[in-house]
Amino acid sequence: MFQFTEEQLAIQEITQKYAQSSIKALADEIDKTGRYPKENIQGLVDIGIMQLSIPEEYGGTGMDDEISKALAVSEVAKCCASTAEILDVHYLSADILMRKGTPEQKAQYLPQAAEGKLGGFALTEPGAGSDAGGLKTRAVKDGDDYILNGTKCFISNLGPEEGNHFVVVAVTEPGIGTKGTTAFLVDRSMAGVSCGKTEDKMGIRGAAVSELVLEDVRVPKTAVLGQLGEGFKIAMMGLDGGRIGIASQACGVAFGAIEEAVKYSGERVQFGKPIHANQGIQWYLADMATRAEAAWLLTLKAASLRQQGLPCTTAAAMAKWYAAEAACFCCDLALQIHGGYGYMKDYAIERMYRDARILRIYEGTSEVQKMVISRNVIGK
Ligand code: COS
Repeated sequence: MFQFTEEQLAIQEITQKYAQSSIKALADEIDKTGRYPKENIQGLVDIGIMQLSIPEEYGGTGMDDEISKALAVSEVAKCCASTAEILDVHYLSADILMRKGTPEQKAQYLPQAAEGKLGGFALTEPGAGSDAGGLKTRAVKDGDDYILNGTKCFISNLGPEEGNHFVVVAVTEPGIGTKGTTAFLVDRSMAGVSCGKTEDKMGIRGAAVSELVLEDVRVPKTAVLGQLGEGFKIAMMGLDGGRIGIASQACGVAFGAIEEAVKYSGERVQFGKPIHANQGIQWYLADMATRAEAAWLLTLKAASLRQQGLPCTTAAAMAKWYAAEAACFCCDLALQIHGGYGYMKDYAIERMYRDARILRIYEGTSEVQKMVISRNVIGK
């Protein structure tokens, strides 16, 4: 059993209080309008959560702790999966910067991230989704600079209003596969950087996802993150943390769906008694609670391994896969418990069901997680 520290419990409590009192009330409106929830992001800055992992010297809270991040993301996700997604990707981007950034890169971008200016992670391209090594975006050396050209797609934390800086993975040496890729730190304000199509999505409608268009973007060689040729490995290392974040988000969604199901099934009377007096509903709730708990334990295990600097790729993939499936399972049964009302937009579960569906796809599909897990099981 995990014993949380006093600091971790305090992070959970402060996030829970803010999410339940403020974020939850906006979730429906944000879903309907698809707008950027800027007051939620500012509120998370005000309570020190947006900048949780960033060192104090850069204006952050100074708690670079994977378990605290998991607690914060899951508490937000119980109330609003869109806001949790923004928070998670912001953590992913800051994590790469903290691990791989030069002192100058950190001094420039971490204070901005700590203020809530959103960071993003640009790996995916139209032809490079699950096969993330198949990138086409090029970075060509030109004197002391690189010139970047290409289009990244499905980029979170990029929208008409939001998105400040991005970790962009591009090909610096074609023809040698993943070893020919390099990560760059790209500023939204650089000439040639633009936000292309913003997607009209089924769920998490408050978390913008857009194309990042790079047209002859000149970046100095000081914009390289880590070493030349290390881009794919940096992306995978970042995704180890990102997947723990999505697992945390999924656990929050699952716990939130259970809360809605418990509330509704206690209030809804049919055949002269609340519907949760029926064994059928009780067994649904037992299935949901057990899967959510198993997902949470896998997530905490992965977070704990990463925190200790131990290999966590397989544990992160297991947590992400299992938690995403558990969240969809819980939302589906919670909607079923609501009956016809669950299909209507008057009830939060209708939004939660749509929000949950992306969890099995982004930051590596469930099938990609199984590739990662099975390679480890087989010992490849
Ligand atoms: N940490 C550090 N390095 C890693 C790593 C990790 N978690 N995973 C792989 N690497 C390294 C490997 O060790 C290998 O390096 P060497 O050649 O020096 O041994 C290199 O990266 C290439 O790895 P691999 O051969 O496993 O790459 P594949 O092309 O087979 O791809 C998968 C592996 C499918 C796992 C990867 O492409 C993937 O995760 N795809 C999904 C991408 C994704 O999640 N996209 C969502 C983006 S955010 S919405």
